[in-house]
Amino acid sequence: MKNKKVVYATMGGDLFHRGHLELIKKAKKLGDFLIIGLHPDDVIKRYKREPLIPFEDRKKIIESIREVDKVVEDCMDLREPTMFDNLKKYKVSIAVHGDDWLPPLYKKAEEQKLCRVVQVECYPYITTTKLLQEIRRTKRLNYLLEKKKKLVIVSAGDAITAKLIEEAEFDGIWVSGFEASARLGLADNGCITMTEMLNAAKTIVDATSLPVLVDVDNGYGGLHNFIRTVKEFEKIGCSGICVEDNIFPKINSLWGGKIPLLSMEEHGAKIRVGKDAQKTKDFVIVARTEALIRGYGMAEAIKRAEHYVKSGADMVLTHSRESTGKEALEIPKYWKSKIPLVIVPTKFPQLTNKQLFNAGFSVIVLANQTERVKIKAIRESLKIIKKHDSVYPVEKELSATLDDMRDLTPIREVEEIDRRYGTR
Ligand code: SPV
Ligand code: MG
Repeated sequence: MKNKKVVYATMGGDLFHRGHLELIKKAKKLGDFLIIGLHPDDVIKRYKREPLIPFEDRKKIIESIREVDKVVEDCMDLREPTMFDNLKKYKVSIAVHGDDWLPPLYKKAEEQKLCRVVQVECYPYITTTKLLQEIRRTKRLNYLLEKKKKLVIVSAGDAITAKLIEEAEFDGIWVSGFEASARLGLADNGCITMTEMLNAAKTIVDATSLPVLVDVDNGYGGLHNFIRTVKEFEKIGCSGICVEDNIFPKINSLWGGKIPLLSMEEHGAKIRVGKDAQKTKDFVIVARTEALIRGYGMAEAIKRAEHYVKSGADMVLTHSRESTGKEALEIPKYWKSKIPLVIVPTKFPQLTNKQLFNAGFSVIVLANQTERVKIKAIRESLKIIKKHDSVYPVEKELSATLDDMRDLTPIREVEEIDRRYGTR
């Protein structure tokens, strides 16, 4: 290393890809001894997520690259050895980073005159995060359920909410008929069209890599309508749909008394025709019965659910609104099938997810909480603005920052494309 111009680059190197390789090649050209500061597992976990490939394996892969002379542990400034320790120890002349952004640590290193910082052009459009997103996109609801056994799915009606749900590491997204109708100024009584639900679902599918389960009410009509429903929702990349045994026009399950339901046989036929219409084996059809909701009792609810399983349903939702939660907790006791049970605990929020899972449910759908917290927050913020005749208190205490909002859009990609194509 003596008399050599030492170049230093840091990376996680998890899921090694061409972007890493190009950075290494460009870095080596800037000097004659290249050190890679590789982030250990605990460090990656703190700034990103659990690494897929353990440190020792990542180190072996990177050490085998011709241009790399040495791989050392680099813990940024989270613990020792810090990046600064390494820059000093190895008498680094140049620290290299991609030109997509520059971490503050690099700026500090330059300010402290530890070395020069050079940014090299990134290999376009590839990062570990993007690769992972692509991989996760292919992971379907049933795949995830098989792997994790218990899923919590949360409602989103817009890209921001969907991204927040992904950020908070929930398992999937529910596109709610009630929410989507309310957003369009409609009651949840079957006035929303399939196309409107399809558009709502498209936004969510595009915004996240989580599986998306869509509430398609009663499938928008008879068997032929349902065939079209299955085809359309599958085509746009939804992981599944949930279809209920309501007749048309429906009313929302959380209100109203005993009303007639579609016959068990007709709803069963809908499930059968739907399963036959889907193109991929992974598309999930959740059969939902409103028998408990409409006062037909547990025996009828279970009879219907079992019939829907025989008809090919991948999961069953026996909806309940009894507010102590006792009725819901009874459902799995009568359940003999291996087909997973889904529950929507809107009316019994006092039950924890753990209680519901322990009772025997596999999938919990939190169907409208994200929308309801928004309503309350907006209403309270407006009151404050009115009272103070100024947005300042809301801006200071209640608002997300502008940066936060901007970061929930694909602004990095937009800037990258602008830079690459000289648009700005
Ligand atoms: C929805 O979210 O539209 C549902 C669930 O169907 S519930 O409103 O609880 O019936
Ligand atoms: Mg609904």
